[in-house]
Amino acid sequence: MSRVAVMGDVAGHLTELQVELKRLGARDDVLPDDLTVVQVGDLVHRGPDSDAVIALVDHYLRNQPTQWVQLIGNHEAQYLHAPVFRWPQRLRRRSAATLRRWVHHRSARAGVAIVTDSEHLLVTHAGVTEAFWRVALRAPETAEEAAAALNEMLVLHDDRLFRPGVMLGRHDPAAGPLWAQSLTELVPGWLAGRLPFSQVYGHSTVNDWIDPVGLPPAIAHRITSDHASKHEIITLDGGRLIGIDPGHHTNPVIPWRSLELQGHVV
Ligand SMILES: [Mn+2]
Repeated sequence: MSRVAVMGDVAGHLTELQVELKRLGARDDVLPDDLTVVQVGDLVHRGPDSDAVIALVDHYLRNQPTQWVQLIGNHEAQYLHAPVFRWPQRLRRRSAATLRRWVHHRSARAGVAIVTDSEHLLVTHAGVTEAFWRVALRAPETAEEAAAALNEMLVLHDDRLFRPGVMLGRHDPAAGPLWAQSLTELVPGWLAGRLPFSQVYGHSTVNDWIDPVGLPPAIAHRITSDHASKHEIITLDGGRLIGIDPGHHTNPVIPWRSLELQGHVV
């Protein structure tokens, strides 16, 4: 057992990343021995320092490779295949090459499982929808099996992994784990089914932390929201859906924190 910090979307905010790593115990760009960081992807875009964020994460992946797990988000995917959406910011070629090297060397992943005393959790960028789990993954019963299947898809450049959804204009109950929107695609499918394991994801939250909105009753009855951490926990039959995207835009959304668990990554 050790500390696992699951960190939400960084969105190009180098200072926020550095402040959070320091809070978790990092000193002089060295992680403490008892800490593993799992970052859920979307390191880049929106904020001012995307290239520097890539460089800092590359430092950790090179120097403490067993203590940093980097997942791919839809913004990183823009540099892994032909871009699928228009974005005003663009990484330097060197940073884009670094992203491709991470995938090629399998130091970036599509999913990872975390085991704690009380549950097994699957961590992905956007969450695995019930329809994607059932049809594309063939209904694995464990978080470990699901993570292995997703990582196989990343290595094989399987298009299903990158399947878009409502954020690119077309609602899809089987939107992939880089694109599923929590309010409309991820949570509704699991409300109607049974979670085989719990999940942690960034990318979106059902809460709008800046401009709060009313939630559908079925979600409102099951959600616990932590505004100080920008975490939300939706408790369902079979497990929990835990959203941790702080929702940074051009400016960071403060305060926010990583989700800290006692356990280990597998
Ligand atoms: Mn995203």
